[in-house]
Amino acid sequence: MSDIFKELADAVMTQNINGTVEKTKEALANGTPALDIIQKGLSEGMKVVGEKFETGELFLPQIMMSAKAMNGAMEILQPELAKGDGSESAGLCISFVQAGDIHDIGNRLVSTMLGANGFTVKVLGVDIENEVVVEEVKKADADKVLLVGSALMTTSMLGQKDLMVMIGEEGIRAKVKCMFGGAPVSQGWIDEIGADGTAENAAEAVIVAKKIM
Ligand code: HCB
Repeated sequence: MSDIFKELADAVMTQNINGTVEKTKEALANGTPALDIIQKGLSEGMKVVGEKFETGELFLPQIMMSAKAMNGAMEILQPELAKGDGSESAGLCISFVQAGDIHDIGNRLVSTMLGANGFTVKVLGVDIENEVVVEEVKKADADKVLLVGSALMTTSMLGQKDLMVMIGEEGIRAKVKCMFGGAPVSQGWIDEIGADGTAENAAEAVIVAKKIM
């Protein structure tokens, strides 16, 4: 890992809120692409935070501080990421985090990247019930809609399976493409529930979205 990416990761890992923002500004000023700052720096730090939380080396207040640090950096990076190429709309996305789940850092990042790459993105937010998603699909003024659902917990991920069932029962499967992601989501899970795709990160999400739409 290059020095600046290591420093960004360390700043998130050590819950250094001001330091994360400063390092992010420094990296941008040096011409580091915003997406690299996130994927090679900040997200790597967040991965370690998650591992340390699992092993009991870090506790919830510390994760909250790391998330605050990451969000501070994202405030600066979002406008950079959102700079699109002005091309024609690639389609409508409805983006949301599954019910019971408030982890929104990754979902916001994916939504921003899709917006920057020509998609029209309606962001529903966190803790969204499947009924709300289905209503939004029905209301949407589009022949086809891409659902961009995130779940960061094994519990909330189960809601994705219920959503696929509900979409079938409501007779709207032909209108929607379903791309789900988040740490516990695997291709095996996507195949099992009959969704259309997943992605490891925001850059891959754009590629997958364009492929399946
Ligand atoms: Co949270 N948490 N957390 N957490 N948290 C996780 C998710 C655990 C895995 C940590 C662990 O145990 N190792 C764990 C879940 C375990 C499980 O179910 N397997 C966990 C837990 C247990 C909890 C609480 C229950 C803790 C508690 O209260 N005891 C609680 C749950 C609250 C709730 O949701 N009801 C909780 C709370 C928190 C916060 C509030 C402190 C904070 C969230 C702040 C926020 O989001 N506003 C938090 C955080 C930050 C994490 C970790 C450390 C990082 C998540 C993150 O932001 N990653 C996480 C550990 C981990 O994920 N390994 C931990 C960085 C982003 C950029 O990555 O994976 O979200 P991402 O998104 C990627 C990728 O997945 C993909 O692209 C994104 C961008 O590159 N992607 C998609 C995402 N969505 C996509 C959709 C698509 O269609 C396509 C691609």
